[in-house]
This record gives sequence, C-alpha cells and structure tokens, in this order.
Amino acid sequence: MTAYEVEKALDTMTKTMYNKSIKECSDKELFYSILQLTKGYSSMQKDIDGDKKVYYISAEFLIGKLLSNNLINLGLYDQLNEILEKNGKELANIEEQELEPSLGNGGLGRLAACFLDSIANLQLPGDGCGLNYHFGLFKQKFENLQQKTEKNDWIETQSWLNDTKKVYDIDFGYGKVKSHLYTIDVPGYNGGKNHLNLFDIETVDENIVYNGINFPQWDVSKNLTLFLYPDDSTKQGRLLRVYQQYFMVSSSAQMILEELKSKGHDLHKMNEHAKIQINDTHPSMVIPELIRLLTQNEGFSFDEAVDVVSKTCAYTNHTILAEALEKWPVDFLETACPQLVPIIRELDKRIKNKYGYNEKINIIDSQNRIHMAHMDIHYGYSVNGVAQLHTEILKKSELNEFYKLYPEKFNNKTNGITFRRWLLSCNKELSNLISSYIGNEYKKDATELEKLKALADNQELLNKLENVKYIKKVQLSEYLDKTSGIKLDPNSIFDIQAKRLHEYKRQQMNLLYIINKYQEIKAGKIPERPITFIFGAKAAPAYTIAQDIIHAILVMQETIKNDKDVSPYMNVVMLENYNVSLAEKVIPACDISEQISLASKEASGTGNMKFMLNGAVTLGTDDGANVEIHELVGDDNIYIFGKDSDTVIKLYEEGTYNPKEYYDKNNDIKNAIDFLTSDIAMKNGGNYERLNRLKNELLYKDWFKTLLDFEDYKITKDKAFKDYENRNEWKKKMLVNISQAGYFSSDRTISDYNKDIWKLK
Ligand code: 26V
Repeated sequence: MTAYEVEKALDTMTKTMYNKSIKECSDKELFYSILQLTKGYSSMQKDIDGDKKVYYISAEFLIGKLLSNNLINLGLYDQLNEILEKNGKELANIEEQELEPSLGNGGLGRLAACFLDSIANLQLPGDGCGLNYHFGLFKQKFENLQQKTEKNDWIETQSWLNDTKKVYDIDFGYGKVKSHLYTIDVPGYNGGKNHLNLFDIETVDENIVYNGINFPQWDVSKNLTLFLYPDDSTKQGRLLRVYQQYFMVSSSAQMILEELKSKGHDLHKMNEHAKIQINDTHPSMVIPELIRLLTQNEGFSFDEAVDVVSKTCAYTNHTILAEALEKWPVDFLETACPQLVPIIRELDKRIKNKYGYNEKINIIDSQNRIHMAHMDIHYGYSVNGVAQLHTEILKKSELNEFYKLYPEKFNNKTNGITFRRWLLSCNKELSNLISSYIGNEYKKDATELEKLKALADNQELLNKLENVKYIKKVQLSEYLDKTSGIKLDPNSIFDIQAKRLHEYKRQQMNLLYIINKYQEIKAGKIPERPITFIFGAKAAPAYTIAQDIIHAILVMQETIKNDKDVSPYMNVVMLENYNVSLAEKVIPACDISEQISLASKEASGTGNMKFMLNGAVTLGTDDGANVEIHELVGDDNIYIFGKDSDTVIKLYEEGTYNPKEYYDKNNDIKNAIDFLTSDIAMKNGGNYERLNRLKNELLYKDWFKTLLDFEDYKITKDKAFKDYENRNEWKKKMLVNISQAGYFSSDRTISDYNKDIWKLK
C-alpha cells in the first residue's frame, strides 16, 4: 500500500463518517476513522491456516491498546504517521483516544496477549478463547489515600470487536442461555491473521451495576460477562466464577468442534488437528465438557472420548500459591453445570481405581471438592511451569506425586514478552539506537541483541544509551505532570515496582525501606542523589491487607511531600490505575527494577523481563525468571539479595519463623514498623485501623517473610544506589541487560511450546 493510497482511503473514511477532511477532524474522530480503516485492512488478511491449530483458552487477555500494534503489524504505521503529520495531526495524540480493553488482571493475562502476538508473528494457526467482560477488571482511583474501585467501561460503539453473529447454546442448571461470539483480529507482522474469540452472554445487562462495582450476584443471565474475577469473598461470588468458567469452556469447545467438522476432520483424530492449551485452571472444565459433547452428540464411547481429549489438552501452571489453586465444591457444579458432574465423577473413579485414595492426586477429595489442576494433569498430555525454578518446584514438591506418576508430561516453558510492544513500540528511541549499531536483524531474531555486548566499551553508545534513558524519564515526567499534576525529577534515580499488589511480591518491604530512608534523611544522612520511588499496583477488592499496603504507601507519599527537610532528596509516587498503557510509559523510564518476591513464590514474573529489555537493572531475589536473568547477565549486572528458595521452603516446613524476633533485634525494622502508627503518619492522613492492622500483620504473622530479608534488601539496595553514581559502570550494566534479554522474547517461548507441546508445523 502506498502512502498516497492510504491517505485517499483515510480521506474517504473521514468524509463518509463525519463529512470532514482529515484536517477538520478531531483526534477522537480520527481515531474512529483509523480504527475502521485498520479493521478493513485487517479483515482482508487471510486467516493463518494449517492442518493443526492451537486454541489458547484463558480467563484473561490483557491485550492493551491495539491501534499502534495493529498499524505496525499491517505495515501502515509509518505511512499514517506521515499523512497525519502532513495534516497537522499527531499519531501519539490519536493513540491516546483509544480506551484500553479491560480483559485481564496481571501477568497471566498479559502473557496470553504476548503469546497471541507471537503465535501470529510466527505464522502459526492459533486463536485465543475467552470472555468479553463489559467492565472487566475495575478501574482504580485514590480517594482519602485509599483505593476506590470503579467499573471500567471500555467498550465503545465503535471498537475492535467484530460481531460474528454466531451463537452457541449453553446449558446452565437453571436453563439455557445463549453465547454470542465476538472476535478481535490478531494480525501477524508478516501478514495473515489469527483471532481472539470472545464469548458474551446475549442477555447481559450493564444497567444492573450500582455504586462502583456492585451488582446482584444471583442474576447470572444479566451479570455473567460484566466483570473479571467478581468478588469471591461470598459463596454467590464464587459460584458466579464457576458459571463464567463453564460458559467460557462450553462456548470454546462447541466452537472448536464446529471448526474441526467444517474442515472435514475426523473427530476421532481431533488431537491431530487441534491442541488446547489450558491457561491455569480457569478453563479446566473444557476437559469434561469436550468428553460430554463427544459422547452425547458425536457417538463416541466414554473411553474413546477420554482418549482423544487427553491427547488434545495441555495444562500450564502459573502459581503454587495454595489460595490460587482452584478447588470447586461439587455442589457448585451441580448448580451451574450439573451435566458435567457424572463425567467428573467417572474421571475421578478411574483414578481412584487405579491409584487408590490419595488426596494428593485424587480429583474429588474427601470434602467433595474438585481439584481442577489434578483433573488437568491426569487427563492432559502436558504439564508445564513458566520458569525453570518454578517447574523444578512443581516437580520436586507441589506436584511431586504427579511427577512420579507421569514424568514424561512435565516440561518447562520459561515465559517471554513480545518485543514488538515492549521495545519497538514503547521505546522507539532505544530500538532506533540499537538498530544504528547492530542493524535490524534483532527485530526478527531477538538473540541478535547479544551483539551489543561486544560494544560494552563503546563510549559513544554508552552515552547515547544514557541519553535515551533520560529522554524516557523526561517523557514520563511530562505525561504524569499533564495528566495528574505529579512532578518528577528526571535527574533522580527512578526505582520502580509495578505489578499487582500481593503480600508475596512484598511491596511492604519496599515501603519499609522507604520509611527507613525517610528516617535516615531526617537524622541528617542525605543520599548522594535524589531518589524517586514509583509504585503501580491494583489490589483485589476483597484483599484487605493489600488495601492497607496501598494506603501506607500513599501515606508515605503524603508525608514526604509535606516535609521540606526530606522532599528534596526523595519522592514517592503511587500511580493510579496501573495498566498496560501506563506500563508502556513507565517501564522505559526505569533505572532500578524491583523484583523482590519471597523466593519460591513468584512463578516467573514478566515485568522483570520488560524492565531488563529497556535497560533497567534488576534488584531482586533469586525467584522465578529472576534466576534466569541472573544467570544470563552475571553477578555484576544484577543486585540479588535474600534467602534462596530452598531455605525458604525449609523454613515453611519447620514453621519456626518469628517476625517479632527481627523487630526486636534490628532497629531499622523496629523504627520503620513503629512509624506506621506514629503521630506523623496520622497527621499525614493515616488511617489508624488500616496501619495498625498492617503493623500487627508484619509483627506477628508476616506469612511472606518480609522481615527475614529486610536487612539484606537494605544493604543491597543501598549498594545499587551507590553504584549508580559510577555512571560509566552503570551504563555498561544497562547495556549488558539489554544484550542478554533476547532469550525472553515470547517468540522463543512460543516456538518452544510449538516444538515440544503443540507440534503445529
Ligand atoms: C488466581 C486467582 C485466585 C482467586 C482470585 C483471583 C485470581 C486471579 C488469578 C489467579 C491466577 C493467578 C496466577 C497468575 O497470575 N500467575 C502469574 O502468571 C504469570 C504468567 O505466567 C507469572 O509471570 C507470574 O509469576 C504468576 O504470578
């Protein structure tokens, strides 16, 4: 497509839609016009085809804004940029008009989105299957230094969604409902397209939502696809999740069988033409649902159905946290989808007959709960963890009984990220700099970045790298100033922890460090350079301690802002509503990437990879994929601290950890924790109930062992800040990190899935 042709097409579009020329259109009108144009071009792309296709079923797809991504992949970005400039418009402003889809929560959902991008870019046939949540994950606001939740109304009349008009019947215990299929195109960088299939209940009613994110939980026909992860602190809320999950998998299973049949495939050989990847346990019911559909509608015997389904389905585990390993009471399924219960009972009976009663591997336990992961492992052909350490822990402890039964099913697939979004698109300054030294080959083969390592003594490159980092810090500062009046000093060190709020990720440890630094400055110990501590994190609405931690961070932000002795030297910023769009601005601006989970608890992490790729240096524990980052960059280019995973696992077994001992023997810890309920905290808007609860939690429980690692954290973090002043050495560290990031391309991850699990082509 020539620039002239694109300009004519856009001009025709704006005339048709608004009876205006490009110049006359507002940014919003131009966004809608370009959206329609892009959808048109995308619809003309051929479906990526092949004899075998993967279906990635996931409760979340955190896809981020799509405009620039799709323009790049369709090869239209540069031309449009030029055309808009010529007409006095800026593509960046038009991109700001797009609302970010709210279809995901955290790492698991973003991983699914990166995978769709890589599957299409590797020209593999593969679709996503999920739900079209109207309000998705909540929008976060801060009020009175606390998190407030609002619905995220992201679907506009014109959007990336295509209405296929296809409808599937879903049987709930109370009656039939209709599932309506929408799709979003996933264009590949090299042409062709796949789809993200999003199912929606036809009777959904947005008007039942009141007062933030509340809604009648019993009214499933109206509420089913309103929210992602509705509050599960009540039985109704948990039951609703089961309804959502069954709706998602029944719709997906019907669609998959229909596609196989329409292509003329023999369903008895379904596994040769379809692979289903079960993303965590939310889609696990696809196994019994497929068995049900094959036996009831396709004339299969139970044995035949079990056999072919087991060869089709593969399971990915994303966490070892007990509370996230789903166990649904049989009763819930009796209510939501009673037709699955006899099938699951039969699957369970077969396991009990074969292996006896053993809670560690049975599907239905003695309390009548269905262990979703157990069903996946027995009746799937592959089980994978998401980083080396995580997979080893699954094999050695969490799933050891299964590993002994089925060693051949277990494999590791270390996570990855799409470099198209997380470098080429969000940091054009850096990717252009890289291209000017090593050419463009790294855009196709990310391991080419290693060529940068040989340039670690090239002073000109190092200086330019520092300059790019400075530009990205300035851009972030300007953006935050414009959108929320937050002022940052781009000459300060940007130390960033951006991820969902969870105690195992230990934002509270970072907070204690900040309090300690504040107290040091008050006592006259001034840091060599000002430091900006940035957080981005949403906390689940029912997770009280997580809300308390957010409140404590906001109180510190306020305390420092109001203290003229301290504010010249440190600044704390808790970003509101951290999402993909904000991540794209925050990550390129980072100097120090906080990856400080308690060793053994973070399955992989993917933010760690994004920060590294953008030239941040990691301060972290030897956990998840940090271990692999550590191996790749070496001791000199990462700051590792804390107890290792073996020690932590042993400590849990012994059950002797007592946080109060650390409080009693370490004054830094004592003073920081005491600060939480101090007069100063109260004067700066502290809520005593929240802060006292957090204090007691840390002193008497501290399940994720914050105090155990605090001292080492402080020493290591102080060292990182000191090393930052050795500017040349630091720039080398940045360069080494970028050069070693190639391994974490999701193109590598997906080709590994394909080679070992899917075997598509
Ligand atoms: C579990 C639950 C449990 C109940 C409340 C709502 C909820 C929402 C999501 C989940 C699944 C948690 C699994 C998860 O997100 N794991 C993350 O997966 C990333 C991609 O593999 C990985 O990088 C992170 O380390 C891991 O925490």
